[in-house]
Amino acid sequence: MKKNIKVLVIMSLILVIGFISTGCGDNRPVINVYNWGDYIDPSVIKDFQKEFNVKVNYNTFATNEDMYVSIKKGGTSYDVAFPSDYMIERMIEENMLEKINKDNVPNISNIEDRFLYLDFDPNNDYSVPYMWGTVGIIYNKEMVDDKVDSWDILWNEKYKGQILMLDSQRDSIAVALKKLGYSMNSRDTNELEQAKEELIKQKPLVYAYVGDEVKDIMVGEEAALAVVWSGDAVAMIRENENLEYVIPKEGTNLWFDNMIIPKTSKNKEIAEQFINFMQRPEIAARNTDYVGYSTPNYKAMELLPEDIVNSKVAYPTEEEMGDVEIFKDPKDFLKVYDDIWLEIKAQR
Ligand code: N2P
Repeated sequence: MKKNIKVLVIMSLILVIGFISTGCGDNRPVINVYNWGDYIDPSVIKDFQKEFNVKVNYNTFATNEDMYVSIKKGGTSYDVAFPSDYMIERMIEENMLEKINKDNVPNISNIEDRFLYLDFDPNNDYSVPYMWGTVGIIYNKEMVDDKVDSWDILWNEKYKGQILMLDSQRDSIAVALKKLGYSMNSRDTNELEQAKEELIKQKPLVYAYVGDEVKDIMVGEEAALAVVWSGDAVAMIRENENLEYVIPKEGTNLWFDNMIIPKTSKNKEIAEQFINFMQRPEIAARNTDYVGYSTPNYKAMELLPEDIVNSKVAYPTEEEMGDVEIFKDPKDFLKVYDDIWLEIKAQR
């Protein structure tokens, strides 16, 4: 009898432990979503989980390069990720992406045509637009008394220790290339060498190379000038009206972040449902309102407040954007870009 009780106790213990370790009997399917930091309204994830009875395991990254390495290594089997244009081009080339069944993503019809069929994914076989924007300079009008209309200002000794650069290799090298009047897709060793020298020369003036922290630093007026993505500028200007965003006259980068399904996905159907959900007008509008970035979804635009829709920072006309370039995958030049970045980061 005593022995029986012992067996019973042990068996129930095993059951309880099993229950706890599988998440309290949670046997919902799981999808692993990999997005940029500060790039979604968290309530959207909750709503998706509830409506589709799935669990979203949500992770974030800070740069396309970080995202690429994690997906390539394959530690986590991601189901949805949000790379930019040039990285999508590379992932398609390296056969890392699943084809998306558009019948399962009918909300792609809410996307404005100018965000579809772009060179990096000509038929949108592999990606569905999420957000877009430009790169520019945000500055504090109380702290900067020079005219801000050129990348040059980021090399002005007067602002030593008050300049923030993006901790992103493509973006920072692009700034230096544009300052020099070159293409940000340069494949010319001599031009790239000059860009590297510019960034090395600038380094003593730079307070820090930053990611999402840029918002707290600029809103808190701890720096005067920063290179930023337009959506972050929108979010910062909302918090501090001394801040202004400018697209320099030498031209800038126009970028697109799209949703993709990596080959590692074990739940392609739910991944497609998630992508489709993200482009429901009311969901896209909620994300846009929350993060400050620009939506390609014209039906979401109809739901957004006037101040967002009319924002020149978020929705510049072609003329206001000026001379823009879209990043291309550097292909055989990737190592040159990587090496430049390593050398700049190593400088003191
Ligand atoms: C959001 C990052 C936006 C990504 N924190 C720009 N491509």
